[in-house]
Amino acid sequence: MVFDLDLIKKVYANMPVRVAAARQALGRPLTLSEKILYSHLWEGVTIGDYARGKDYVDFAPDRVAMQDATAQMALLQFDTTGRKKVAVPSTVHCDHLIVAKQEGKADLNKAVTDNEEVYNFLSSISNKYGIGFWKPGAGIIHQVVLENYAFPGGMMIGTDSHTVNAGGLGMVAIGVGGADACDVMAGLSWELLMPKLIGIKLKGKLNGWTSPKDVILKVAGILTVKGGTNAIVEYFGEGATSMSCTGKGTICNMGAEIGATTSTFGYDESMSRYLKATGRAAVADAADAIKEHLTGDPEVYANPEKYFDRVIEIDLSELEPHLNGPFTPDLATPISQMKEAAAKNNWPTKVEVGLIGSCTNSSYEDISRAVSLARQVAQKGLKTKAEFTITPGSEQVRYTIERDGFLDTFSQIGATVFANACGPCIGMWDRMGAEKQERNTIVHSFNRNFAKRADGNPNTLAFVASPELVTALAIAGDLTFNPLTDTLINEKGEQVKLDPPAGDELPAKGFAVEDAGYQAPAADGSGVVVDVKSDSKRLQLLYPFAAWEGTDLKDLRLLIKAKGKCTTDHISMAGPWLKFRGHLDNISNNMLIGAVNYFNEKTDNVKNQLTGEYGPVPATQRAYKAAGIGTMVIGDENYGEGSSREHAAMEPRHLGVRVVLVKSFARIHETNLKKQGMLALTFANKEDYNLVQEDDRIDVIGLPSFTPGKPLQIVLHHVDGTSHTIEANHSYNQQQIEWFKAGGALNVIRSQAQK
Ligand code: MIC
Ligand code: SF4
Repeated sequence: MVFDLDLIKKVYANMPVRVAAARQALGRPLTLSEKILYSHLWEGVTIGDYARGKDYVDFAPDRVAMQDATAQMALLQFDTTGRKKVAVPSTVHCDHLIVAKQEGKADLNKAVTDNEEVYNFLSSISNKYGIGFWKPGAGIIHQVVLENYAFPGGMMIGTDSHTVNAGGLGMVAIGVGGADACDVMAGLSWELLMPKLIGIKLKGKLNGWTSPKDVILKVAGILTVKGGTNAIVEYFGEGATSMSCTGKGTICNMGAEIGATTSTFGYDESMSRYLKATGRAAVADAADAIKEHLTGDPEVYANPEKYFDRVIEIDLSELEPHLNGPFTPDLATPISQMKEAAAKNNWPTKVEVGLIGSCTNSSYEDISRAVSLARQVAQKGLKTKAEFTITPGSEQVRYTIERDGFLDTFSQIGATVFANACGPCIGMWDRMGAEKQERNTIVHSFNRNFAKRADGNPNTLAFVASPELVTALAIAGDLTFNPLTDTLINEKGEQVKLDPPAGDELPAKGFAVEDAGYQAPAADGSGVVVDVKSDSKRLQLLYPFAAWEGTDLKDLRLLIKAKGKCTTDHISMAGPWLKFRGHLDNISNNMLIGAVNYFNEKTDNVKNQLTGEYGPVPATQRAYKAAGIGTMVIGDENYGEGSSREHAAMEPRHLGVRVVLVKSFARIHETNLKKQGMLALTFANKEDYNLVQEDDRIDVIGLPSFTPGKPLQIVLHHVDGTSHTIEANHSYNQQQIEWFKAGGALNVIRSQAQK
């Protein structure tokens, strides 16, 4: 089935004219990213040479995707906009709420019972507003989108940071908070800071043990977790075209880990093959007809330095398999250096569990290459040393790999196949013994490896690698095993070497599936009733946040000065907390519980300035709220890195935090804070972070004349009677200042709807 073919044809019909107009306006050849951006400008926005990294521009994305853990908040917000139907094709995917414990079927059944209220809510609200609904078990949002909805040259947004996965099919696909999705579904434009452009030229060809995952692991090592902020990464070169479409998806997927706005690849044969294999020959034909517009201009790729803000070159023929981690996805170690790195850092080298799959790496190609290693276990008389698990990305992939005997082979090495869902990748892993908090090592083919993320144990060291390398390391049970050079001792005491992985890009017999898990919305959903019980623990209707009081903010207290890495996992933990994603007050009990307090190096332990006592962050903040006192959060670099979850912005908003002042922000989180009516500020002088003391009372000055580009003043009144006045920058444009004044973007939309 091809979804929304008319929409795709419409985009393609407009594209040549718009691309030509942009080329003329800019007076130069265009990158693919520019072609897609300029052909998706909001109606009435002039095609002009927008300053990258400076100008906000309004766009018209073609579609919206949401996953269950973020869709609840996005749709609770949409429900208050008074719209009858979504303005652009939109989908909901139930993938985040399934706990991996026993195996796929049993875990899925349990999830369906445990989450009945939430699934019913999502299914009925989707039905009401014309949204396609993918049931639990259908698969992970980004795989389902790649298989069904992504199309070359398209632009989409999704309420998940790994929406960027669709760049593998030549889209500009961007992760956003629910409030952004709500705007687009309500028929409004979507604003984005015109991204900078990073070009990555891939030379040579992947071979042997190296896979697309290693490209992005290497890139993460070069660019670090913030190097892609406010930039689109565009890949090109012979190495790009020689790689599979799903491999490109993997690379784009993990672009989220370098903070990139998105990543993309030009349309090529691999994409055409993938579209055809997934039942979308009509899309491939339509793309072929305008293919020169679906890739960068040849002049750009011939002289990339002239057109990109930064160019990186990677020779795939020489690229080594990498392992990134622990605790951060940009700590990249080539496998040949792992022995040394592990010894130096005292990382436990025994691999306890190898986990493959997830939205990053569960294509047919990935699984077929991993299975080629699993087969060698029996062939070479080996025994798998570590536990091994698989989370397929979609029911279509699961069904096909079962049909082709892959799951059988995996079960012979003792593997557990979990449900087609996020599972261990997002802490929905009921791992036996995790509560003992033992120091241990796992390797996985996911994308993130922040502390506690997979199993809640802060002492689990997680390393990210390709599915092939994960499988080899699980067989060896050893983090330092280099399959390119090392041998293993088999059950007979012989030394054996693993042959390099080999697999098929696409299934020779084609994909198959019995029930993909899709539920189409009612043609007319106006009669559908969406029920949210007032005593529900999992769902809560939203109330409008209060508007700004019109004055400077005086006498705020410091809630926490967070030290070091503070990702959205630290601000609003997932795992066991995912069940409260539709209930703002309940989920607020996890606010900042993972952040390290600068003053005592502890997590979830801050000083309550009213009593002088130390206590958990959420309870302390609730005490300030009860006393009617506003607070401030201080943060370090790349604050809010990681996910798109707007709960990390809504919880502080709900509990009465007024300002988040940090050294630098991750893009999605900064926008989420603005959307919810918070003040998101950065230190003009990063050293000023050191001036903030635990008992400070803080003023924010300059709000009555809050203007784009004009810094605000922060006065830190210290307990000894001295004070410091420092400057805080902000990146609010006029529209965003209106959100702040109104108490949140939703209040602005609502007031417009009432006019
Ligand atoms: C993640 O990978 O962290 C998540 C869970 O998919 C998040 C979304 C969420 O928190 O619901 C993301 O990446 O945006
Ligand atoms: Fe799910 Fe993990 Fe992918 Fe996020 S990164 S969508 S949690 S599989």
